Amino acid sequence: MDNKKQEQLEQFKVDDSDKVLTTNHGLPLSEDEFSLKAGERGPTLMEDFHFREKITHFDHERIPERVVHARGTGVHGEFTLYESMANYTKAGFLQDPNVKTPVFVRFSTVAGFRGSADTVRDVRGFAVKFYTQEGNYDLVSNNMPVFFIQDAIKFPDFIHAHKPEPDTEVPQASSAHDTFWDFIVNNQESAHMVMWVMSDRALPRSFRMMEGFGVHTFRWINKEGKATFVKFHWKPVLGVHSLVWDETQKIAGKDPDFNRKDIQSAIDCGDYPEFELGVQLLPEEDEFKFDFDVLDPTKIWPEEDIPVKIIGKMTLNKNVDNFFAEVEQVAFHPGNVVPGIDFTNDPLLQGRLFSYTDTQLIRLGGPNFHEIPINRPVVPFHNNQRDGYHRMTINTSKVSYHANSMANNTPKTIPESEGGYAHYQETVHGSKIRERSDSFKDHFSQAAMFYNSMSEVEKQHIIEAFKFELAKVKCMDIRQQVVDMFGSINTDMMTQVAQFIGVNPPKTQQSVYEKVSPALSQENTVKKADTLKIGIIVSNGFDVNEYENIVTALTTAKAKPEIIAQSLSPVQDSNGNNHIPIYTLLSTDPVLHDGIIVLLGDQGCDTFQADVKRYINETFIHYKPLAVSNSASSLLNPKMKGQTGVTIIDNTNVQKMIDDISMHRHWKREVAL
Ligand code: HDE
Repeated sequence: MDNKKQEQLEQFKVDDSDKVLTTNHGLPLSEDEFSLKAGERGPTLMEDFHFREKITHFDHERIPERVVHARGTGVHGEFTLYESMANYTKAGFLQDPNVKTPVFVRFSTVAGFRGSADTVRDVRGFAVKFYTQEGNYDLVSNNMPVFFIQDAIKFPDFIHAHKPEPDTEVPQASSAHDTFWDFIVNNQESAHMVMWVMSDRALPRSFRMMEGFGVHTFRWINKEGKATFVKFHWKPVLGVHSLVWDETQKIAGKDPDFNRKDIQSAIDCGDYPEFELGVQLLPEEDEFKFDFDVLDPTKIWPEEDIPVKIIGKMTLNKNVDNFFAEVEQVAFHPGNVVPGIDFTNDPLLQGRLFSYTDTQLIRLGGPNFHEIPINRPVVPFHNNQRDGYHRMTINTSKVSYHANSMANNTPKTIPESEGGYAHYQETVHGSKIRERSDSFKDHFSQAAMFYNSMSEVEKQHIIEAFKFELAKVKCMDIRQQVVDMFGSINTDMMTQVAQFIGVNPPKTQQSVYEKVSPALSQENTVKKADTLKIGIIVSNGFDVNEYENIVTALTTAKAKPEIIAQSLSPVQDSNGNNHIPIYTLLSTDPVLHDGIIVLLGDQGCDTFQADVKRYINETFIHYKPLAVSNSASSLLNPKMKGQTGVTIIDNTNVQKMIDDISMHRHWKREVAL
């Protein structure tokens, strides 16, 4: 194994199968079904240490969930560099393309509780821990490049407003309620981020198909001490793809673990998710050349102005062995940096540097969480910190202080030139004030740019999202304030929303910011059929030649054909051979597939036909590719024929069907069913 983190984790793994049952103290047990009682029908005895140990451990099994990002899943992988970044940073893991750095990544939603559904409208967390030879480096990112607030002191307020309301504890994992929108209208710096959250970016098809952004401006420092501002991007090799809102709500009921299962099963099948690491680099001397403040976390650096340089690739190739030990106990912290990476004065980043360790002290029960296997660096650590709950290391030296002569003043610091971390010596001066720079006060221009950059369909989705969210807000005054606030970003957008939610059109003037950043639109993303789940509905007697052609074409395009039938009993093809279905029409659902193909032999009973029609209709209304054999074409609604992404299969058009699948969605369907 050439993965240092996996080697380290191996030492902690325990396989309990085929072993004798013991207490936690190693005592073999003869009985685990009955507690020790005084007589067959008598009371349980205090001396039953096994009973007490077992129940006590169970009683203490739960730890607090994360106060935000509680719902998530994690996977292992590795990162390799394409070219040395030595010109910009001395970070060890960014020097040599031959070095593989182990990583652990946790993807999450933000607002929902630990057991909430995966597909809610929300930001997604994308936290990466690099286990480097200089210690752990955490790039704790989101799938959106900006944030709701500009100063960490407002984070508790924002999260209180976003989470379920305190009197009723509803709604779960949703921003469609009064307190969220009340916060937004009273904190207008949130405008840009809200545009992202109302967009399709908040509904990722898969954790494998979303971008990641470090959000803040960080600093890279090279060996000569020269600093460069840097923003981090993760670009998914499969492109950026989303579900549609109606689908996400249905999936939340049909399969609340949808995104979690998606990445776990991709890794199980060897379809390792890949993300390229990109950086936007800005020389410090260019800090003031833009019409926004480069340290403002509610602003992006448009990719067309400051290109994203792709510098390496992360491959996620291993699922966890134990969810609690690895995913629940992993502790990220934006302050885990390595030499060559430093912070800037972004006040949101500065606040985060305090919060993460603090929250882990309560969540993981004390100061020694760095000793939990998933959090340990792959390099040794030595210092004079001692004791505390759950200390595992046995430090053998008499000396636990600095400076000392008894241990030759070790552990010792080393100079920066030899790899010791030294903070970048930025010159700072000013009075102590609680204020915000004027350069942070333009809240609407980039929000408008985001909307300007969307395709017509993406714009429509944003409008629909506002309608949905605000129709759930009970207070009319807040609805009106939202319409007025976002009317300043785009009057037309909010006029449509206002009419729908029964308030007046926006009072305010539309912003005149006309800039467009094409990189923001998902229409311009990579589109391919790789790993898309295509359900093939079959019944007895289906045409085996047609089926084989289609399956070959799908697998060549790296899509995943999955047979669906009325039951799990074998289905006979036209040659009399048996095929074992993976799903029944009941055990899966059209919203759980990226496209549906119907190849019928036997036309089946009325219920079967009604079910197949439901699959066809749902696939159609969600703009997904749909193909039917001639034998099944009578189940197609006549309005669907000739619509984009709909194929009636014959010998000549299997490739067209594959091209349709590669497109993911066919927005140009103009008919409503
Ligand atoms: Fe976090 N955030 N955050 N956050 N955040 C946490 O730390 C916080 C912010 C992000 O999978 C907490 O260990 C403050 C931005 C991710 O374990 C907590 C502020 C970005 C995760 C915390 C922010 C993030 C967290 C809760 C405002 C994108 C999940 C549990 C200044 C760049 C990490 C924990 C995981 C988690 C604080 C804003 C990303 C409370 C105070 C901006 C991906 O410490």
